[in-house]
Amino acid sequence: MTQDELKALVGQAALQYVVPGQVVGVGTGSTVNKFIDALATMKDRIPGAVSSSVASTERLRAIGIPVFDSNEVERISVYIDGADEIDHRGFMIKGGGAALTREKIVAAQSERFICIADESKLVEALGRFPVPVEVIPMAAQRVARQFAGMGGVAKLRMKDGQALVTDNGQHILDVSGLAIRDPLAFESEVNQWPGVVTVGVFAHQKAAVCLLGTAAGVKTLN
Ligand code: ABF
Repeated sequence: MTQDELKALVGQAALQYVVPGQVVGVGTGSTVNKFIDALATMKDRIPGAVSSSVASTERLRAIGIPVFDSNEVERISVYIDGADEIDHRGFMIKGGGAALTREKIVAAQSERFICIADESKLVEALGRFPVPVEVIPMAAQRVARQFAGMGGVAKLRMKDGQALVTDNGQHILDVSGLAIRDPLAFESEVNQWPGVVTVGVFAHQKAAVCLLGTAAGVKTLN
């Protein structure tokens, strides 16, 4: 099976976690796009969605699913999103698609996080994928120096020759070379640095279930 087919497989499998009659949280990325395509078949059974990015919002609306502002919705029963890395405990690195801040907000508002990914995303320990960190632009270089003090190398994410600007008007640092032995402690520490908006380690908002697309079918990790 191709990687694209594995993504379609888990996107389809995630439908079983959507609760009819309730708003669903929808993440971002190519795997989530497959989930959105599958969700079209259930659109008459849910009131709508809360989305973590402009891109997903547009895709949901294009297939006729209403998208609510997160402030309009008190409780989201389930949030479906992808990951850049996930370990066996459900801890993840996210933010390769630059939507990490909104992803963390929707995850925090949701009772259960269901991660959908192809098997290439499963790792023993987090950190091979550079950790995305959304920062307020004036803090970028100072935060980069703080990471250097931990042995990390932070690179400002660029797009079309300029610093990438997120949906929230901020910048992204991609930090490689980190050994993340304790994801909970790492997330808590970096969150406190002035100028950090969101760190792309999702340990406090970890996945309750991971649907992993493998050549042998969908594996469920929980
Ligand atoms: C989002 O999309 C992320 O947080 C992660 O960066 C990315 C995964 O994308 P894909 O499914 O395209 O690999 O969920």
